Amino acid sequence: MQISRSLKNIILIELLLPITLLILGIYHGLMQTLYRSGTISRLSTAHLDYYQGLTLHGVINAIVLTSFFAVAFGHATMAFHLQKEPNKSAAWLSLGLMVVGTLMAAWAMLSGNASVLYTFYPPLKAHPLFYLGAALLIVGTWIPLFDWVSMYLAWRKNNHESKMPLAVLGTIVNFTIWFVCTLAVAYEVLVLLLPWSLGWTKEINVTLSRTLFWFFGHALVYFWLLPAYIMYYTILPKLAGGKLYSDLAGRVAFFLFLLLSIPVGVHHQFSDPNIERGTKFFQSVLTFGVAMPSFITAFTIAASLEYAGRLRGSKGFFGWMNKLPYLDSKNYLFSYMICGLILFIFGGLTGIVNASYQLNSVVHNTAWIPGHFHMTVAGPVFLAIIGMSLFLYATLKGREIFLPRVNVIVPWLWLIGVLIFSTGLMWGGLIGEPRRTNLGMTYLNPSNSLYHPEWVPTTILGMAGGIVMTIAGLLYFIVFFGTVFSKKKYPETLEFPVSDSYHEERRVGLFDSFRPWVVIMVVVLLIAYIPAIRDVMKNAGPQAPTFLPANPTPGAK
Ligand code: HAS
Repeated sequence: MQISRSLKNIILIELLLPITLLILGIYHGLMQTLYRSGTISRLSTAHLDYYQGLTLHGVINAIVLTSFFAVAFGHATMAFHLQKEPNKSAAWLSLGLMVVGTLMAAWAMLSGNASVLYTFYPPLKAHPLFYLGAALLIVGTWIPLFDWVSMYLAWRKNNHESKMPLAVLGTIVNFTIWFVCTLAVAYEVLVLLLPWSLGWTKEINVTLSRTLFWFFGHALVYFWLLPAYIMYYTILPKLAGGKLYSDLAGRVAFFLFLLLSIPVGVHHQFSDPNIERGTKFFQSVLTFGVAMPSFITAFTIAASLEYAGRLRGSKGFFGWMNKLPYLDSKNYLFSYMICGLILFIFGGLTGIVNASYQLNSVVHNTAWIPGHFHMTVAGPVFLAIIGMSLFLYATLKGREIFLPRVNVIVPWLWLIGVLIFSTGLMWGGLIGEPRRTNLGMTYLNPSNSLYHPEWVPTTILGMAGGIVMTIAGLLYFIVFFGTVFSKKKYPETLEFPVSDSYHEERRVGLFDSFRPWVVIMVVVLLIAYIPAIRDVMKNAGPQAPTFLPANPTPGAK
């Protein structure tokens, strides 16, 4: 499909900007492993301190890259599947707000005024521009949803009998989840954090802030994941040489995410004493529920891949696994996606450990948690993002992939790196190694009285994995920017491989309409969150004074 220069430029900027920032994000990932393993025993390197680096790492990789990509991929998906371009003025406005917001937050972080990590829990306080920047970035991502919904409604008018394309359904579900969950964090930022950061209020309700953050925070992880799921359902079976086993299963999965992505945030707060047990138990049960759409996806995608393997002539029960195009440099997107899926098997299983109320008390705030989330957000999410960014850039600009054989190795190297890295973190977590700690200053410093030799092998393993991941990242940058700076070779177009369905499934009205699901979503949310908010208001405790990263004495100015 041909698209206008304006839309093309919007998408390209939304890909190029975060991939460029990712250089900084990946650098700080490596630095984390060096600090934590005791290879570096100091507070800062190159004028950036440990928590500043960790904040940059989390915000760039987990917030900026993911939200820019989701919007870019959403524009491309909606335009391609509905054969109509989004409103360009709205798309430019959205991009402008996101860029200005990112620049504000970047200034605050780089100048050392916002070392509050990506969760920005109070009473850690950041510069007002950090909060304002975050708010603008979020508002920028809201705008496309309203435009896409109107595109969909216009399409529906002329296509009464057709099923809504699965990729369109996934995109609108994802941004609806995002819109609803970000309302809470917008309230947290604009009503609680910003006035406090500006000095208009002196103290802050920490538990309420954390609860509002996690109302947003867990849904955030599905906002990261769903673009990858859209690719798994609508693109991957085609790349494998087969068909999607069930389109209906995809619809069920996306609608279940709509219901269950948000009302589970309290599973991040199992250790918060202010929230009562009944509320925690209920959200723990819902957390097992939100694993269901992923189990459905695991079986549907495995069946689609098995079908592809059999078409490629496989024999026996598991023979299909040997027939897939794992290292085909012309079909490199397959490699990016399959490596993400393999990582997600472990990422998902560790998530289920976290969700179990009692087991959570063993792993909470330990290195286990980053072990889990690097096999999710740095697994399927990250690999889908960087693979698709390269694919979209190359097709939209008619470029040939630079160093195609290196490109197809990148996801495998990344997979190996993450497996080593996360094993180190999870092993360490199980023997008490804390997360978010500059271990090299104390616990991993042999001359310190707090030295913990049992964390030496775990953090060294983490560092080894981090080095492999960094090498994969560097190779990716060479391929990506090599492609960007190469000469045009093909016509410029917006194309996606599109998977056919294995079964001719009839249209089921319930799975082709948003309305009933949105209503149930609101009801489940109210049931899950009214008690949680009631608990934090009732058991709020005294309001907290400021806690500045540079001076960790409560109330210090
Ligand atoms: Fe999580 C903490 C529970 C999924 C990210 N999670 C985090 C944090 C992050 C994160 C960033 O209940 C830390 C936040 C912080 O800074 O404090 N998580 C879960 C559960 C799931 C889950 C139950 N998490 C994710 C995803 C993330 C993510 C997805 C990012 C994208 N998580 C928790 C809990 C905590 C938590 C607690 C709080 C812990 C604490 O105490 O602080 C589920 O959604 C997982 C379901 C997934 C599956 C896997 C399905 C497998 C698939 C692959 C199939 C493979 C195929 C290939 C088909 C059931 C789909 C086969 C072919 C071959 C050839 C092999």
